Order: sequence, then structure tokens, then C-alpha cells
Amino acid sequence: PNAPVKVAVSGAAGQIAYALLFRLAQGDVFGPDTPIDLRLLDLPQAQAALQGVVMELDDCAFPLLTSIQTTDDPIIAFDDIDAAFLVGSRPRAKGMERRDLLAANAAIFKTQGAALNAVAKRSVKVLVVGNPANTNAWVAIQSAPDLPPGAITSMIRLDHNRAAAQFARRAGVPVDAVEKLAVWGNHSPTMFADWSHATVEGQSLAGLINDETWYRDTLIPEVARRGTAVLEARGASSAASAANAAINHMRDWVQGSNGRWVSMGVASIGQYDIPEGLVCGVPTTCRDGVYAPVTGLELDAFTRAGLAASVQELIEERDAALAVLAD
Ligand code: NAX
Repeated sequence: PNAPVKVAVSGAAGQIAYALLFRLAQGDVFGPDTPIDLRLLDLPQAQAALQGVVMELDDCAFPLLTSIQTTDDPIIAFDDIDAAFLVGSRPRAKGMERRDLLAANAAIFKTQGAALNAVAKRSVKVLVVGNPANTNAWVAIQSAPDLPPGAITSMIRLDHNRAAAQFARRAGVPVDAVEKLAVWGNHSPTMFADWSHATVEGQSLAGLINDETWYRDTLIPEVARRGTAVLEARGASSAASAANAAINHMRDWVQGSNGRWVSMGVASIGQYDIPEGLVCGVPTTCRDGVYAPVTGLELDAFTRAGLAASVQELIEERDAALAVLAD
């Protein structure tokens, strides 16, 4: 077997973590030959519930799970880690202004970014899931200047998977037959699911489905509203599908995407009119533990407009977070 990887999960007593941890311990990210040392981070008031999660992890007798440590201190959780899933964040309370929510989360991710900067392995791979995920990742990046560029990413994979499933169903093909799908922008209702480059066995997906009205008026808004639809039906927000997307994102980053496009929230290198440094959903490919944004795509006017609207929202979030960082 390989050397154990040290993996931190924040928000470890929450509902996404409850779906994530068991798959992680099963080997779904690092493979069947890599043991895992888990570091579970949550707030002081969640420590009792967290012990229940630890009991259940113990009771699974996962062969790969070599140790579990719980803490409310990011410095302890992130010490020498190889990977982190930052799931915990401040949820929107009743009557809370969007600006206050951004500020509360900017403060959390400033602290956690600084802790990563101080103690994580320089090769650490960080996935921010907690919302506002893109901007939280942006704050963490600003607070971790000594980590190499590309260490911290945000999750847009749930939107990617949601779009892939709907496209495949409409085209009547297996979901993994859909390739070169891109989801651009913020993980918010402004995200933009782009079929213009997508293919099925080398044929254009748009050509196969051949219904631009369905794409514009049904697919895009349904993917954007999917989180709300799940919440209304289930009485709780997406958890298993969010955990699955987090597993997919980290697995592809660690193990490679075999040439397939996967959407990730990454610091922009200035292409497609996305300001440099802004953390924005883009198509990428992953190889040898490194992600690379897909470059040189021609974007049609509809895609450019959709992406620009989401980028504008990200700029506003970033500027609100910037005020907190300046304090
Ligand atoms: P829960 O409320 O069930 O769990 C959150 C956990 O985080 C709680 O145990 C809480 O105590 C902990 N927490 C809060 N602040 C913390 C901090 N500063 N340090 C460590 N732990 C902290 O939420 P859950 O349903 O698990 O969702 C977690 C986050 O994922 C939310 O922000 C949610 O909005 C976000 N999502 C992001 C998605 C994405 O695609 N990027 C999709 C799913 C999900 O909506």
C-alpha cells in the first residue's frame, strides 16, 4: 500500500460531510491502495455530534481508515495535510443581509486560508464547498500567499453533474457519453451550463438534441434552480449529490481526468474576459495532480453574455469580501 494521505474535512458534523466521509474512507478519492488519516474540523458546539460521526466511521471498519482526529482548531486540522474539503461555512440566517453573510464567511476563510498557509503541505489540494464557494476560495487564496498557485479551488462540479445528467437524458445517451461540457461562472443561479462545445461520440451534442429553445428556456434555468427544487422536495438541501460532486472533483484532480473536461472553480489566468485571480467555474482537464483550464475556446455571443453576467456577480462578491480582508 501507499503512504497514508492526511485529509481534513471541515463542517464534518454537517449533512454533506455525513455523505462525504464514508466514501472518502472507502477509497473513492485516493484509490483502494491509499490509507487515509482523517482530520475532522467543526465548531466547538458541534463536537458532540461529531463524536457520533466518528463512532459510525469506526463501526464501518474501513480497512483504509488508519486514524481519525477531531478538533475545532484549523491549525491542528490542517497540520501537514495533503488535501482538504472545506465544507463548513456560515449559513444564511433569517433576515441576514447578503453582505453580512459574505462578511461572516470572508472572516472564516481568512482564518482557514492563513492556517493552510502556515501548516499544510505545500502540495496540498484544497476544495472549497461551503458557500459562497467561489468567493470563499478567493479569500482563502489571498490569505495563503505561500501556497503555490492552483492549490485552492472551489466546487462547481455539482452544477456540472446536474447539467450532464439532464443533457444525457434529453439526448437519450449514457451520462458518461457526454463530453466537453463546460459550466462557467459562480456556483449560484447565475452559473452558465454551456453545451456549445459538448460532444457525444464526436458528434455535436447541440446538433443531436437540436432544440435551442429547450436549452435556453428549460435546461439552463432548471440547472440553476435545481438546488432549490431538491430543497423543496426533500425539506433539506442537496447533500449526497453535493458530496458526490466533491468526491468527483478531488478524485479527478488527484488521479487525472483522462483527457475529459471537468468544470472546476479556479483562479482565473485572465482568459475569456474573467479578471485574473477571480475564482470562476471553467472547464479544465487534470493530469499528474495538476489541473489546467481549457484554453483557446471560441465562445458564442450567448455564452459570452451568460459568463459575463456571472463574472459580474463574482466581482461584486469579491469586492464585498475585500472590505473584510482589509480590516
Ligand atoms: P450543514 O449546516 O449541515 O453543515 C455545516 C457544518 O459546518 C456544521 O456542522 C457547522 O457546525 C460547520 N461549520 C460552520 N462554520 C464552521 C467553521 N467556521 N469551521 C468549521 N466548521 C464550521 O450544511 P451542509 O448541508 O453540509 O452544507 C455545507 C455547505 O455547503 C453550505 O455552505 C452549503 O451552502 C454548501 N453547498 C455548496 C455546494 C456547491 O456546489 N459548492 C452545493 C451544496 C451545498 O449547498
